[in-house]
Amino acid sequence: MDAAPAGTVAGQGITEEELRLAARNHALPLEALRHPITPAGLHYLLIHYDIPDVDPATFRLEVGGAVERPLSLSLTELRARGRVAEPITFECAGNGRALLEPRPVSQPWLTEAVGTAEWAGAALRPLLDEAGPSAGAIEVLFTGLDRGVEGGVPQWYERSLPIADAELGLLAYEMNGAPLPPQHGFPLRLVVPGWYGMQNVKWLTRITVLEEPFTGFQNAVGYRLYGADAVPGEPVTRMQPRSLMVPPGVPDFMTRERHLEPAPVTLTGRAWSGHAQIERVEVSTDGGETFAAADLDAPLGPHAWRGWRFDWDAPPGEQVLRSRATDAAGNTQPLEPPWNLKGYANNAVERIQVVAGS
Ligand SMILES: Nc1nc2c(c(=O)[nH]1)N[C@H]1C(S)=C(S)[C@@H](COP(=O)(O)O)O[C@H]1N2
Ligand SMILES: [Mo]
Repeated sequence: MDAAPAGTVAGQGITEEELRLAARNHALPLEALRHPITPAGLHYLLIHYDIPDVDPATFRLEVGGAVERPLSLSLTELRARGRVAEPITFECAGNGRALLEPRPVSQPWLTEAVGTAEWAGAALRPLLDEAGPSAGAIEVLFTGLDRGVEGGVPQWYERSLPIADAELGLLAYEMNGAPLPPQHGFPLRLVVPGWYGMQNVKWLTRITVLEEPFTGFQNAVGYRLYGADAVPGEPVTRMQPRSLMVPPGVPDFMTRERHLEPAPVTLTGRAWSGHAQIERVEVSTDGGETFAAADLDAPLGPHAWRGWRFDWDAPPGEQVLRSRATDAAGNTQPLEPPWNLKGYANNAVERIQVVAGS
């Protein structure tokens, strides 16, 4: 094989730098897939720089740029604008990265950088309407209070979004009925249904309406699908479909291989897509040779994952279980990982190693 592209490694375990990132940014423990709404402390976490310490008493949200009437709002003023609450699932765009070969060197996620919280706050659309975007407005930029250096570029964490998508956003000040925890963006964050997590800017302090495409780091350099030639390609936007299973039985401490009885068991899990509702989940109990349809639970909401269940009579011995989601727009999960240089949007079908009996 040719040498691994710069920024990737082949056939090696993770580095100390990646371990440091992984220790800060935890995934969803897979058994927590049992909860339709992820308890706040079990929701996955991704923080590029440091968690800022924000004083809610002096905090303000500024809305400006190409608008007729710039706004400056305290948290109290924002809360007075009405509260909408919705269960919303989002997933880190780098989910699945550590399963690629060669492996992009970054936060080494396996499959479980996902969560569903009930996010509540002010709808963004009325606020934008009140500010009055100019006729030439095309994008909305969201800026956080956290600062760092990435790819050699000093920056505030900020991401821009086409105005039509921005209008679907929620300015959340609550997670699961309580104020946002510091690590999830206290006191205010953006949540955009359907998009990968990077768009959900935490510690949100400024909204800027733009008449030109934003060329800042997180849109132009980060969160792009690159080939091995290191040329930035398509932007990363909406979540590709994915299904995950609640691991059955009990784990081996080190390998996480699952141990269960050779007996009937109901496999359960959750599936989501940022493009359309989940229409089908199929389960394979023979390593992926054959798939059969699982039963779907009633939807939790238009922008939340969907539960599924599948009855299986576990035969004695070792098996590989897989689950595959398809959405109503016809998007389905690939069996093999789609590779790109930064390891985004790897929604390949999961593999769970189980052994029934001793
Ligand atoms: N200000 C700010 N917002 C941010 C980030 C960040 O580092 N800083 N990380 C983004 C990324 S990459 C993801 S996947 C989600 C994670 O949100 P969570 O930690 O609440 O799960 O937040 C996004 N919003
Ligand atoms: Mo992310």
